[in-house]
Amino acid sequence: MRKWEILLTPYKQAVDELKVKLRGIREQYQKSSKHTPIEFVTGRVKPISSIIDKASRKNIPLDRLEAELQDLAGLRIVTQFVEDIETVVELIRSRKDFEIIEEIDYVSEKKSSGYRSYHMILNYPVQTIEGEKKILVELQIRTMAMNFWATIEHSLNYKYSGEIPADVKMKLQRSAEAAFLLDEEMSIIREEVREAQKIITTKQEQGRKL
Ligand code: 0O2
Repeated sequence: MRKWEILLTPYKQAVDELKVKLRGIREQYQKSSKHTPIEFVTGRVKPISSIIDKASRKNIPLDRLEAELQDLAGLRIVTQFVEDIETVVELIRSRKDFEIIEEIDYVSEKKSSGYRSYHMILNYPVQTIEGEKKILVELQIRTMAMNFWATIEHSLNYKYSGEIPADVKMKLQRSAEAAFLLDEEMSIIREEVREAQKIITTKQEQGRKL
């Protein structure tokens, strides 16, 4: 147990630091009264039981874990609109505090399960008592509709231990399509929604000044 804790401590630090940084972007947008492309940010270090499961599923020896499991540290940015994903990706690409080593676009090219999300693998430097350590971090960027679908599908995968029955799979495919259509519809009324959000923000600011 202690060995796991030692191994995962820098990963926890990377997740904590990146949560602060990414939430900082959201805060800056909010203060500037521009539409924020970030609705919320979450992060986690993969639980030990999931690490062991994934390693055995993929035949990864435990001494190759850090090099081969890219999502020991995971961050998720959830957006309102599909267009916000590109804005966030550009923001991430422009940063100097980490290196991007891979990008996988499951938004334009959904997975066979119906999963949609934009993944970026970062090489993030963490300062440890033994010096700098570069940590692989998986950043998932997705809309609220994509997140809703992925969360439900993830629970069902867990329930059926990865063997989702065919009829449930079909329902999931249909709901993935519905989530996609919801994103498309929201894009069409995006300007209307953004106007409404601006009015609400201005009202809240006026309220605070009173
Ligand atoms: P958890 O429990 O979220 O940590 P693969 O070889 O394709 O099976 P790989 O190489 O890890 O998997 O890369 P991939 O496909 O980019 O998946 C990384 C993570 O993306 C997954 O981590 C999930 O979080 C998410 N993801 C990918 N595909 C799906 C999907 O079909 N449904 C859902 N709900 N999430 C998905 P883990 O370790 O699988 O799971």
